[in-house]
Amino acid sequence: MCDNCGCTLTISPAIKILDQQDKQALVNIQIFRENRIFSLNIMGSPGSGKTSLLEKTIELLGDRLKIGVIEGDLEESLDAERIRQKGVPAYQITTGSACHLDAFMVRHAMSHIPLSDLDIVFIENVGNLVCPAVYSLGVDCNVVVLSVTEGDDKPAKYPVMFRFAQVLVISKSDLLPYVDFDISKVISLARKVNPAIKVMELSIKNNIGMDGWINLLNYGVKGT
Ligand SMILES: Nc1nc2c(ncn2[C@@H]2O[C@H](COP(=O)(O)OP(=O)(O)OP(=O)(O)O)[C@@H](O)[C@H]2O)c(=O)[nH]1
Ligand SMILES: [Mg+2]
Repeated sequence: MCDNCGCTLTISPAIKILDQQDKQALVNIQIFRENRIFSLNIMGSPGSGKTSLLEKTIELLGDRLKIGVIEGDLEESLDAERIRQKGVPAYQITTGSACHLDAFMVRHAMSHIPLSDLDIVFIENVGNLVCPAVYSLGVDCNVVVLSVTEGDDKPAKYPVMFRFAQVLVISKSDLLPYVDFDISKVISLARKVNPAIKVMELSIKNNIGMDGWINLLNYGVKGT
């Protein structure tokens, strides 16, 4: 756990820091709105398939919508390079020891992508099922990506994330025949902590379920 997280701070300083973070998050959402951008914060464990989902989204939507990406990782710029190879502007935030992005980091990154030219901005958070859910970034939609290889008990064990997210993407559904993962159990556990959470099941590899995801993005873009 990093030393920037609420979990290692006493309650009062944590509240103070989150207060500043929340104010910055409000500024961020205002800037996104002024630029008529639909913004999403993509969270999930390391390797759950976040960058793969963005790559596939660019393939499917890149000729119709102008997409920008902010990538968050502890080290390296591998994910931003993957996105740039798809012809989309991407800015990499390297957090060092911090296991999440925060609103100030995102604000800084926003000045490195051409906001006035974009319809949609994805922020891929640091791979982590805990800390990112404590920090509002100032986006329209918080998404958690849970792959079927991670186990179907995760919404019960990590409820903060599933409460924070508006959308749950169950990824790598092509691997369902090989793992013990009960989709209806996951949905029911997720809805127990967040009755309104929208769930979609997809596979990047087999191109299954992408229609629902693309519809959600188109709907979000139209609403901005
Ligand atoms: N079988 C299968 N593998 C997938 C699918 N989506 C992603 N993967 C694989 O999962 C691995 C991790 O994918 P990434 O997209 O890099 O995962 P990530 O969440 O961005 O990882 P971090 O940025 O390190 O947290 C890669 O080997 C992908 O090829 C899928 O739909 N099916
Ligand atoms: Mg990634």
